Amino acid sequence: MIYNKTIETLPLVELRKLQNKRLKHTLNRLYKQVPFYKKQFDNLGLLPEDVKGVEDLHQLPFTKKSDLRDHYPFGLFTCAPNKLSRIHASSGTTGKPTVVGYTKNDLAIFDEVVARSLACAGAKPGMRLHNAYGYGLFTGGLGMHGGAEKIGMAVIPISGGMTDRQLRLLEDFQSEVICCTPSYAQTIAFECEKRGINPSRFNLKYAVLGAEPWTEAIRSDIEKKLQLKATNIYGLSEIIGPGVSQEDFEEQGTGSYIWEDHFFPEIVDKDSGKPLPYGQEGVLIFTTLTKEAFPVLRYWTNDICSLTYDYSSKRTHIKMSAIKGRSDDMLIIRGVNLFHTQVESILTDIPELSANYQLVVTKAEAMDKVTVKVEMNASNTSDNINLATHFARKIKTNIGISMDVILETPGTIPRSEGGKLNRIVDLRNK
Ligand code: DLL
Repeated sequence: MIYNKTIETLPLVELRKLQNKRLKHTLNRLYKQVPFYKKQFDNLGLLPEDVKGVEDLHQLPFTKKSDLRDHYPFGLFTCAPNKLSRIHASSGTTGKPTVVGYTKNDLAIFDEVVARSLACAGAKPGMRLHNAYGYGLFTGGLGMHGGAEKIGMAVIPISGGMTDRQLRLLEDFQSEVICCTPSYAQTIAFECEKRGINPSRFNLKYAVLGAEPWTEAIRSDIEKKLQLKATNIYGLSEIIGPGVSQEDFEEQGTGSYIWEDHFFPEIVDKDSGKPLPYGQEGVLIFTTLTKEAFPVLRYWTNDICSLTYDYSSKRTHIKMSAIKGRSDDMLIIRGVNLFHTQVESILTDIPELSANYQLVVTKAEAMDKVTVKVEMNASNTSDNINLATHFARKIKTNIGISMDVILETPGTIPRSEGGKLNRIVDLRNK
């Protein structure tokens, strides 16, 4: 189902006109209301009207997470705190939390883009949504909630964790759609297996998974074990939350539509910051076009992907590829760049291995060393020494790095307990 057919299939020429009109409004708002942005324009000797359209955005500087922290908590907001309807914040494990605010109109946009995303993922009015994203300062739970109600679904606001209760309610309430992190969907599938629960006792048809990078290896694991169709939802608090982009359930693997009437994307080189052409991989940048309380200009997401228009697809909006990783999470091992998703992708080809793994990075005699710990599938009966060698060889051929492989028994490598899972254990500076 296409939730907002007029907008989602708007011809590109019209979409550009709409973006340019909205951009003009946003730039004026930022220039007038936020000293940080005014200073940026002044330093360049530019006025908002010098930026004629989205094609001129590259002249402006990026906004980075550090800028948000430097203006903690409300310094980049364009309205007074008494005009806000909601505030979310990141966990702030690496310093001050990043704070984001929403007016009533912003929340209406949030609901709209999540409603579009849910429909794109296969959900329909009248279905139930088992919402296992965390409720609280994290945007996942409340963000999905608003969009689901807007589309006419009943929401089960179960939040993350307490897996026993999740299993019970999945069976009792017969929800057709689940949303959570892909690693938590794996936990649910694993716990079903462990308890001998056949997921056919549930009524799940679709899973809307995101908030962390994941690959086809995890998709096929979840789809097989939970007997449903899984799609990718992407977003970040600084831009709105979940629902910045969404993969269509009938176009799996071809990328996710960015709702570009609200969020204008660019891809730039991670070192030079120079714009890159469609199809090339780089850092994803967003400019919000409609947000009121907290618009952002050229926000540096740190996420690595590429952009393309897919003219054979249902909607006109641009598609982004699955995120390979965050540029600040990229490991450099003996001079070679490494994202954990590259190792994960190889798991697709080895059915004896599960998609639950961990990369442990250590230093041995001044050299970085990566050990891949991976759980075997419960049904595995093969020769494990050969299996480990086979996996290590595939890693070396595909990625160019030698890694040690340790095969573990099922249930021994940490799993998500409800939220995002860190698959990298870096012991180099310990
Ligand atoms: O994770 C919002 C969200 C909630 C998205 C629920 C999807 C579903 P933050 O906590 O601000 O917001 O984290 C944003 O998470 O910059 C990416 O690095 C990562 N991320 C989010 N979705 C995906 C995805 C939410 N589908 C950061 N694939 C982003 C890969 C993702 N990474």
